[in-house]
Amino acid sequence: TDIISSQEQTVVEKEGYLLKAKIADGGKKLRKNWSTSWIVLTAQKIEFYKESKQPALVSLKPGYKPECVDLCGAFIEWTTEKSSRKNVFQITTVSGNEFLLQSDIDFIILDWFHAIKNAIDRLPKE
Ligand code: I3P
Repeated sequence: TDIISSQEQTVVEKEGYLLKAKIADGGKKLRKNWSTSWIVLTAQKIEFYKESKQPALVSLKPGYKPECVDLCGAFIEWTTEKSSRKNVFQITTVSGNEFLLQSDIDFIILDWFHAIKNAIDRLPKE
């Protein structure tokens, strides 16, 4: 029932740096490797970039694809078991990709959690 306009799909709702670790790909466990990532949230997806300048440059680089997370049917939850770090939440996609996101700064990670949760809740479940 919820139809998201093409304009809405490209509007950046939130962006900024967080620590990111991808821990599963298509259900297959990966070795955890934390790295700083520039995170761009739109209505239906999250994109991970290495640097904040990249979104503007992407159109100039036909070969470059940021890692993209489809939020349709995705699941978000806080976790204290998957990391020794504080302020960690996990996003699990329908395709079985799992990402941990973290910030030491409480309000930053809380803002991100709620922004992503709101996006997921607005989307159809599949
Ligand atoms: C991992 C690395 C991660 C750590 C992880 C280690 O070692 O130290 O930072 O996760 O712990 O296995 P390596 O670099 O040798 O792969 P956290 O920082 O999130 O605790 P884990 O195995 O308990 O996930």
